[in-house]
Parts: sequence; structure tokens; C-alpha cells
Amino acid sequence: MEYQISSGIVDSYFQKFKKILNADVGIVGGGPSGLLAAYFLAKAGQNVVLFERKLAPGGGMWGGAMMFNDIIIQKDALPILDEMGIDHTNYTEDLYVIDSLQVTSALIYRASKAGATLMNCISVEDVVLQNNRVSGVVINWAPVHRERLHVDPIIVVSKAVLDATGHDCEVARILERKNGIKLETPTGSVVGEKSMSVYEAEQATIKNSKEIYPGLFVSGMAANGVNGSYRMGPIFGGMLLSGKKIADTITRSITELV
Ligand code: 48F
Repeated sequence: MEYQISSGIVDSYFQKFKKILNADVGIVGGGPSGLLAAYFLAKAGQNVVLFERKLAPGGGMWGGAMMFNDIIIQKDALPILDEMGIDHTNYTEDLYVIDSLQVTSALIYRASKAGATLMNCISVEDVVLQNNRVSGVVINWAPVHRERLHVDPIIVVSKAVLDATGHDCEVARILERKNGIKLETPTGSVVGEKSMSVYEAEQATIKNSKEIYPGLFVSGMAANGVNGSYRMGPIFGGMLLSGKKIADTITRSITELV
């Protein structure tokens, strides 16, 4: 029994790991936009892997607003909530309140059930850059980074990479810093996020969700961060719609590659 417990876990984990070493899409960050992108990409039949450095994916959604565990969603995002089976309560004509724990756990569950491979406790520390195209990610155990251990990483190749790392836009910053390349942003670099302006930020998140370098796409707060747009706080419609839009964009782009 003891042996079977261990060998079952090891066999299953390495089968899962092997499947994503050559993925269609590598998503960095398990916040709402990354999880939604994972769900829609998996639904579209892509071999998609999402890397999250924390124990639990979910990013900034678990904590609601200042740890009040409810969040706000706009009417536009209701079809996504309904598809995921998430409860919502109408608050004003356009705004709905949802339980942050229910929505976060539902997004994780639905992404996984749709066929996305979710890998937690793993940090992306670099990208693969071949012929001026981002072609994968370089990963290591998150505790290796935390302990500053000198351990070489593992490489995962993919046709597309999504930076869904939130406010820090980590992948875009790494690509720019290490390679001195020009990004598809207003300045050609990571512009950095502006202060709070909810309406503008929500519109911008969706518009900014796009390919910013061949093979590298951005969503959620990373999309606003790289493009110099505003933050929006505990309203999440833009995040969900951003995840859906970028999944469609990536699927189209991958199809054109073939
Ligand atoms: O920040 P986060 O929730 O991303 P998002 O999808 O959503 C933003 C909102 O939560 C909120 C907001 C909305 O109103 O403003 O902030 O843009 O999740 C980003 C996730 O990426 C992980 C990080 O731990 C978090 O869970 N992450 C960041 N860098 C890396 C990473 C990395 N290098 N490797 C792996 N995971």
C-alpha cells in the first residue's frame, strides 16, 4: 500500500509533466485572466499548461476587497459566470456581487475539467527565444527561487506564451530586460501601470489583451501594466473577458502558424 501510494503519484505526475513539455500554449500565472484563458483554450482543443508559483492558483481573486470575500462583476461578464455555474446577486442595474471563494474555486475546477493542465508551486523564470519568437518558458520550483538555490531549470516549449502574471507583468519585463527587444506597446517597452480609474481600466484590459511580441501574449493586469493603463481594484468583469478574448486570439494565431 505504501509503495502503491507513492508510485501512483509519481507515475501520474510525470505523465502529466511529459504531456506539457511540448505544449500548444504556456500560461504564466493562475489569476482570473490566466484561468479563463486556460479554460477557453482547453475547450478549443489546445494542449494548454498553466504555471502558478503559489500553492493555490487564483491570484488576486481569493481575497476579495481588503479581505471582504465578495467581488463585483459587470453585466457583460454574466454569460461567463453562467457558463461556469457561478451564483451572482444583482446589486445595481449593471453590477453584480459574487462570492470570491466560490468564483475562484469554480475557475480552477472548470479550467482543469476542460482539460487544461494546472501546475502549482512552479515559477517561470525566463522564456525560450528562437528566431525572434517566444517559443516556450523556462521553469523551476518556486521554493528554489525563494531559497535562492543555484539549480538549473527545465524548459517547456510551446507555440504561444501568455503573460498573465498580474500587476508585475513579469514575463514581458524579463523578455525586454534580457533581450533589448521592442514590444508592441505605446513606448516599445513595458510602460508600467497607472493609478486607479475603474471604468477606463476595465475597458483597457480587454483592448490591451493582445500579442505584444511574436509568440508572447498578455492578459489581465499584465495587459494594462505593459501598456501603461490604469488599475481597477475588486471588479473582475474585465479580467474574465480579457481571458476569453486572449484565448480566442491565441487559438486564431496558432491556427495560422500551422
Ligand atoms: O494578479 P493576478 O490575479 O492576475 P490577473 O489575472 O488578475 C488581476 C486581479 O486579480 C486583480 C485586479 C483585478 O481587478 O487588479 O489584481 O491579471 O494573478 C497573477 C498570478 O500570477 C502568478 C501570481 O502568483 C498570481 O497568482 N505569478 C506571477 N508571476 C509568476 C507567477 C511567475 N513568474 N511564475 C508563475 N506564476
